[in-house]
Amino acid sequence: MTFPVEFIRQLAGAKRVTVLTGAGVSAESGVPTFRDAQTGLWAKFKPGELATPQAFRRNPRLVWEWYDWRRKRVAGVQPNPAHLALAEMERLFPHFHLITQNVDGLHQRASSRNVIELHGNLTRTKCFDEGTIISNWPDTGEIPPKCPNCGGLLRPDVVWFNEPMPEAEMERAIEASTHCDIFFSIGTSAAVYPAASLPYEALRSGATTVEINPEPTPFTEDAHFAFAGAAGLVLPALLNRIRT
Ligand code: BV8
Repeated sequence: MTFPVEFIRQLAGAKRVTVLTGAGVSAESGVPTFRDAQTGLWAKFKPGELATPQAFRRNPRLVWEWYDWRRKRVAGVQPNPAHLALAEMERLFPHFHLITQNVDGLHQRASSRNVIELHGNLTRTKCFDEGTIISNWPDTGEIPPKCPNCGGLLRPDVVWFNEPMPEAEMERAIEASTHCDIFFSIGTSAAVYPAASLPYEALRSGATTVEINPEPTPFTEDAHFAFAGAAGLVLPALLNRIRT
């Protein structure tokens, strides 16, 4: 794979690099992308119909089981070359921020240290009523399990549609997107807000913007550089190029 000389020159001279990832980065680990996560029992639902507080209130068992299925799926896979390349990139640049929409925790398992999780993490569980993280609960066989403190329902610690974004993470993400030399948008359909506004914030702040995605997205036309390919192929090739 070849990269434009101008892109390599800018990357080699960059001090501050910010990356936004979406479900496409985990695709090569065998984790279905968000919009492909509807298989089997859940094939008849759209993610927006399951990943909402309303869906959980309406059918807590169905939503809990969908996340339990995804949790088990994620536990059984490994980070792929895209995750590993991003963990290496963190060590190459003086100021590197990794912002992810993904809830699978694979960036951390690939040893990325400074990960901003915009949409939470499905390996963490919290009380629907209190919002507190619950690590252990008695196995009463109830689905969803009940909060040991207040008896409320337990739920995954993710941000559902129509739920507010985590303030601290959002602030860090905006700061990292508006104060960087190069901004990468990798493996995201750039369709979910406010995460999808970050590439445009970076562009407006004067960063060089780069997209890596086998398919075009609403951001492709605006990116300074767009590489139509799988993250697990493009990122390792890019690292090989800048290492030499
Ligand atoms: C909020 C956690 C307000 C749960 C998720 C402005 C305009 C329009 C709409 C809105 C707006 N502001 C708010 C909204 C509403 C809504 C929204 O954006 N709706 C969309 C659908 C129109 N946003 C919200 O509700 C947000 N909250 O704004 O709060 C508020 C304020 C106060 C009080 C109350 C409310 C919350 C959004 C968070 C939703 N939670 N996830 C879970 O995961 O179960 S979002 C979900 O979508 C995942 O996090 C996922 O990551 C994310 C985005 O999807 P992608 O990651 O991009 O994945 P996708 O499958 O779409 O695409 C994969 C891409 O990878 C594709 O492009 C594909 O080509 C590519 N790919 C495939 N293989 C590869 C690859 N790329 C590289 N390599 C490969 N090998």
